[in-house]
Formats: sequence, C-alpha cells, structure tokens
Amino acid sequence: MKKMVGYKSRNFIGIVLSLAIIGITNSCSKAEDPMNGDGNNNGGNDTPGANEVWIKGMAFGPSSITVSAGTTITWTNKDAVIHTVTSDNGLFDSGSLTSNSIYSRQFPTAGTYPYHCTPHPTMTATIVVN
Ligand SMILES: [Cu+2]
Repeated sequence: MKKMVGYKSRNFIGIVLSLAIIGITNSCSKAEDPMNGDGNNNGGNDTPGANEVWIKGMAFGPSSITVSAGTTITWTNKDAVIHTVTSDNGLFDSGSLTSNSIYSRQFPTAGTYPYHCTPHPTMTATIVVN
C-alpha cells in the first residue's frame, strides 16, 4: 500500500514538473521579442526604422540610406561579433561595437559618406546627405 502511494506521488511530481517546464518555456518565448532590443513586440521579424542601420549577418542594412542634413543616424550591431562603423575618409569611427552596441552620429553637411567595418573590409555602405 505504501508502494502505491509512493508511485502515485512520484507521478504527481512528474506532472507538476512537466507543467512547470511548459510554463517556463512559454514565458521564455514571450520574453524573446521584447528582448531583441527594437522596442516593439511584433515577433522579432523587424527591419531597421527610419535613420537606422542594422549591422546584421555581416552586412550594413540598408547599405545605402539617404537623409536630409542634420539627421542623426543610429547603427546597432545585431551580430554576435564585433563590428565598426568607420568612415572611408577618416571623418568618423565608432570604435569596436560589441553585440547590441549602438553608435549614433549626426550628419550636418550635405555629401556622400562611404564607410566600412574595420575588422571586415568587405562590409561597406554609404550615407547620402542632401
Ligand atoms: Cu564587421
């Protein structure tokens, strides 16, 4: 009789643990999107906002962005590796941007501003200021 009770309570503990694990899994998947750093909750399938460049998948996106003079551009490193936002002409340099780091720069003067990533020279992009 004692064995039966022990068996039943082990089963009960098993069910409780299963429910707890399901609960933890659910809360994690709900927490994922707010944690992706984009400030909204639309499933994580986001694109950069206006005046925003994402460094993602070893590329700047968008690779070319056109803004009016005085605009501030914000770059976010969405990759796990370090990137930089470095002017081809020595006009600006973010320095090392670790994962999820942000770099912002205002562009007060019209012109074309090509830039690249120092550790990955094939990563290139341009800011066009009108
Ligand atoms: Cu890079």
